[in-house]
Amino acid sequence: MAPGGGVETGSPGGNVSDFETLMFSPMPPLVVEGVAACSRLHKLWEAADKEKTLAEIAPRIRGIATGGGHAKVDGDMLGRFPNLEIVSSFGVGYDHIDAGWAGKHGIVVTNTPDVLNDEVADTTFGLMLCAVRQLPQADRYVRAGNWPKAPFPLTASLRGRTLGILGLGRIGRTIARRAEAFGMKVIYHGRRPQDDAPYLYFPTAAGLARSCDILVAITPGGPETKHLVNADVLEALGPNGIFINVARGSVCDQDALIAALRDRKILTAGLDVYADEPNVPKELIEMEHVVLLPHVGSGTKHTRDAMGQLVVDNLRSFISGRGPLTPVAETPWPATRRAS
Ligand code: NAP
Ligand code: 8YV
Repeated sequence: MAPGGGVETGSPGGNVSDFETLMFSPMPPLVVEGVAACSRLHKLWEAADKEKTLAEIAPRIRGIATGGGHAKVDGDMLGRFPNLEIVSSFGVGYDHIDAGWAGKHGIVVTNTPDVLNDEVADTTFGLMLCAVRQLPQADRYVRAGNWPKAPFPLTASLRGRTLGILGLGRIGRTIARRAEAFGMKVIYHGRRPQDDAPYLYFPTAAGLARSCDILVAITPGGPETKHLVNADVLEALGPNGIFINVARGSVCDQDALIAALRDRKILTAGLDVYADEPNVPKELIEMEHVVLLPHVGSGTKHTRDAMGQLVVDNLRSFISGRGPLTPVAETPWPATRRAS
């Protein structure tokens, strides 16, 4: 136990400094060990009385390592740590953290960009192929012993299809390159056209949906992109259209999506993310023609290790005075120090 009853750890043989870091819930072992090796780590989940422990250690906490469960890290939470300097988050998306609040209070937030681009793009293509070619359904068909009775019905195809990418960022561009290799035409929407992108730009999500066959959402989550894919966009995608969501559940109006699938306003969907994870609505589960994944876009050992290492490296670099490696846009480095 740490002085005052908190749960204290620290790598026995490591360089445990006087920089104190908090972890709310268990993170991958590589992260726990790495953070404990470069700082004095408090594992909140091991505390008998979490509130009491938090109150005791809060003034000493200078770093937070978080992510994995998307528990909200809002201004109220961050405000409990008067000497907080850095939040190192696991995952490229950080919509669960109020980075704007952090920036205004001189706290740097880091995420794990780029190391997962290929993995998420691979998953997107797997999901897209599954949804278009109905591969999980075909697998179920064989297992149910239906093949000897009749051939599996013909499906839609990727041939001659246009891929609409909603969010042509690091992952969006990686998806686009794979689509080119598949012989697909690529078009995109974002808040602005990108001069160096060799794809046609559409100024609205509905315009993009109207001009593509398969719409892939891969924007950040959060209030700015909330329900970017709504009933109008799904209507524009049309009855042969396929929607793939690998962004965040909040990017799509889930009720509108369920209605569009039910009423066959679109052909099908492949989803990796949902409005209230890990809860998936019964309506979606009961729909035979949709493909549902449990948020596994980056879910391989290789890529999760790379993400975890970046969480540790950001903290280690910051603690040693070299600054964060991958600060998010809202908390550029060097940060504006605390005004109050
Ligand atoms: P990124 O490089 O920042 O790209 C995000 C793209 O979204 C940018 O091209 C941006 O273009 C566009 N965008 C941002 N706000 C927008 C808005 N309001 N309307 C339309 N477009 C908007 O991020 P990334 O590294 O590619 O990651 C993207 C997201 O993927 C993450 O934030 C996360 O939510 C999700 N993700 C999911 C998984 C998974 O497991 N399913 C894994 C990794 C990431 P403009 O700036 O031009 O608008
Ligand atoms: C992670 C993700 O699985 O990076 C992201 O934004 O959605 C996934 O790669 C998730 O963040 C970890 O909880």
